[in-house]
Amino acid sequence: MALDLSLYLVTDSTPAILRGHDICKVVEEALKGGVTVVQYRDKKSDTGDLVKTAKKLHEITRRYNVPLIINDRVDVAIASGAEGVHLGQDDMSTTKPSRIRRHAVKAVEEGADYLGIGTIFATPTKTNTKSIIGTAGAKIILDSLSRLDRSVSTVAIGGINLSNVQRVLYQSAGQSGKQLDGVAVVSAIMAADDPKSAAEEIKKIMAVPPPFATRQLSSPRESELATDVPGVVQQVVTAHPIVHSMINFVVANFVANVAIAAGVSPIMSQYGDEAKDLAVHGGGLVINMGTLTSASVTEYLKAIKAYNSNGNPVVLDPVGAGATAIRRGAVKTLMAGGYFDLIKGNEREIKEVYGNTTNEQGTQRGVDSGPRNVVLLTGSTDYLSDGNRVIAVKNGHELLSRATGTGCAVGTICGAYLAAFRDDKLLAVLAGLLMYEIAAENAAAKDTVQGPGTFLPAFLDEIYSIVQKASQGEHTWFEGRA
Ligand code: 3NM
Ligand code: MG
Repeated sequence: MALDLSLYLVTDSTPAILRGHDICKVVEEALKGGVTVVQYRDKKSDTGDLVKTAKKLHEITRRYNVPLIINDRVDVAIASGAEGVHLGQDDMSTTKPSRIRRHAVKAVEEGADYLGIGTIFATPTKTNTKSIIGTAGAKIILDSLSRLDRSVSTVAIGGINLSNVQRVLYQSAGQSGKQLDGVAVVSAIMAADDPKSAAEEIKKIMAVPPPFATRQLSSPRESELATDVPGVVQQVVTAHPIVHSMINFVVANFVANVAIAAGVSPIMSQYGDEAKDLAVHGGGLVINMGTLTSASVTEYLKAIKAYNSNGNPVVLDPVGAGATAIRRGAVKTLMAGGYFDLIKGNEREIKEVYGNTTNEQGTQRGVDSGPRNVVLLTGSTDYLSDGNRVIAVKNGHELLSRATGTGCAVGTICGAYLAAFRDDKLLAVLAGLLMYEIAAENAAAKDTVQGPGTFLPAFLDEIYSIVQKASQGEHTWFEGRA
């Protein structure tokens, strides 16, 4: 029987999950809905009951031509005639590539047909997991498995459900192109009121890329990308996109003024439920956690969900990410809770974001992008990457670091550029950034500019001036500047 791992159902016999339903009925409904593997997982029942249930389940799975796998118990697998056994003894806690490969080689040599990758997201179904690795961890594991001599099939597990399965498949795909063969779920099907339609819906949505997936263009070389910038700026200012900023109150006024000068319509709303109505206009969302409160994360997650499900771009600006335990927790929750087209921050913030998601030190390679996020690391030189291309930008001016809000405004500008230019996320961010930093250089060069006080109004004027030129198709503002 060929192993189709695409929708792998793991059973659970605890009352919290089964809620009085009969396990065999639930599994049969799930099979009708299209699950491709069933694993009988029951850590509590005694051997007699295990064998009895396993035999019943096997009778059912055979009718649907789906393999039955028994968790942990070779004896029960043999007694019930099940097709396989899932051994967790070698569960290991690492996203370190060399260790992953060692363990994987061993498992495959010992006859494993597939490997489970988890725990992706924290889940009440299994609380004694060793580490929450996120989609970033899954990506590291897939990339290191892709370097093995033989191919190994994989399924991801942990907190996967209808609302995040597309993102899990999309974000975990490795640089190497290696993808998951499927996802394993417990509660999303076992605890569903209607397991058949739960399985059907998951299968259906898995087959299509998430709304925020973009087609990778022919991947122009980094050095050639800049030539497209003035055209992108023109396209954005002509489109006049909306950008919804859930931004900190210190900088909200300044950032709104930058947006208006840049030909963008700013909406400053902290109200997560409002995002449903705002997201339909095709604009971008910016999550800037500069003045986080106890209510913020819930509001952010609602808004992220609305924009993600419309395929509209979301920017994360994890202001002060590592500064407090609260902020570290917020970053973790946000990274697990949604997809970010762009993550923008300084070196410390970016380190915190990716340190959290990989759950282990030493696996980051400097300025690398996360799972399909574009990353913009700002500093005296800015680094920008989408995982395939890395660009260093040396534009801008020291005076930008002498006033508050100048960094936050970059997030908002990029949100607008990502919204109005969808072909290439890296190029969109590069264009917004260069427009902004060249305006800063122009402002700083003015005789009237003596310091931060005179710089800020001159900067707004220069943004406005570039936008006026760009809207008329004039590209000279850019020539020789980047
Ligand atoms: N194994 P749900 S997580 C059985 O990480 C299991 O190894 C995990 O349940 C691992 O789909 C998990 O309800 C439970 O989140 C997954
Ligand atoms: Mg396990």
